[in-house]
Amino acid sequence: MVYRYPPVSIIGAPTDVGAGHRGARLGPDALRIAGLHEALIGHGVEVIDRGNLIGPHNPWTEAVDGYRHLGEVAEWNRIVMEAVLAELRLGRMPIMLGGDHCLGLGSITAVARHCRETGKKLRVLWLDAHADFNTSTVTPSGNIHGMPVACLCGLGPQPLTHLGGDAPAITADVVRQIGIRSVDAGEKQLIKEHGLDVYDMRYIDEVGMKRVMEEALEGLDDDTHLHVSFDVDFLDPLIAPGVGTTVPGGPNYREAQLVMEMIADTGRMASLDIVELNPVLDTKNATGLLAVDLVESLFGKSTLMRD
Ligand code: 5AB
Ligand code: MN
Ligand code: MN
Ligand code: MN
Repeated sequence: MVYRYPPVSIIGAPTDVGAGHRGARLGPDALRIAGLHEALIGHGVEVIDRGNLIGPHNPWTEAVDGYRHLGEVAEWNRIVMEAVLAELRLGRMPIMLGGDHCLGLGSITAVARHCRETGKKLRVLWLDAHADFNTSTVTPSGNIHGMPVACLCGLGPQPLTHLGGDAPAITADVVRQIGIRSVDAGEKQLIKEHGLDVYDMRYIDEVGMKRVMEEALEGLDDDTHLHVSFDVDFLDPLIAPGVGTTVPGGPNYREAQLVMEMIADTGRMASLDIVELNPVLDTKNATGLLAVDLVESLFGKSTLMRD
């Protein structure tokens, strides 16, 4: 059998320590039950499911100094970083199943480190309703799933910013955020200061998803490692109710498919996070099934028509 894609390793990270609702810890198994493994195999991908990582329990306590569960979040991210880095060093494509989006910190810290080791350029596509650029002083919730992009860019507490050794793990110029429609006031200010590239829903409405994706993917070449961080709340809640932080007015089914198809066309995706799926809030795993459907498009489901 000739494989068309790099070999994939599925890594489950069953935690919701960074979130404001409990339930994202069940995300990895809901994605498995929705048929993720089989779907990838069906698209000619060699897949190993590494199972679920083990980390601290969710203590479900109040924020301290602007952070909820900082110690647990740091520990989970350390575990995720090691696991993702190990797969990259084996030449495999890690698919990290969250879990809440605080885990993007560990995953992308590993990817950035790997890019430094191999001399690759990094591009991060952050598909989300939220910018996740809060800090302890501006956060309205203390939930660290609202902070990973800021931490990656060096804004945050030492245990999170220095996960990979040096800080910052990345600079804001490697990130393209798509689908954004909920940004907190202080967060907005920080985004401006750091020059984060945000393709918000207003811009998507105005110019259309095709142009947005052309712009977000511009400049990728053979030396680029493309990381996709897919927060399921990116999708419109009418089609994806199974998330803790729904925001109306997100991409519809066709727009979301186009995003994934255009990523697939680049052939550059080398790592992926699927995060924030909360099966407790879902309807018969519909959101899990939709996420798997979209992942199939990331692996070329719809390019058939164009071959
Ligand atoms: B997600 C909010 N900005 O910081 C905050 O789902 C929501 O990973 C964060 O994008 C949502 O609490 C975090 C209000
Ligand atoms: Mn997010
Ligand atoms: Mn979000
Ligand atoms: Mn969320």
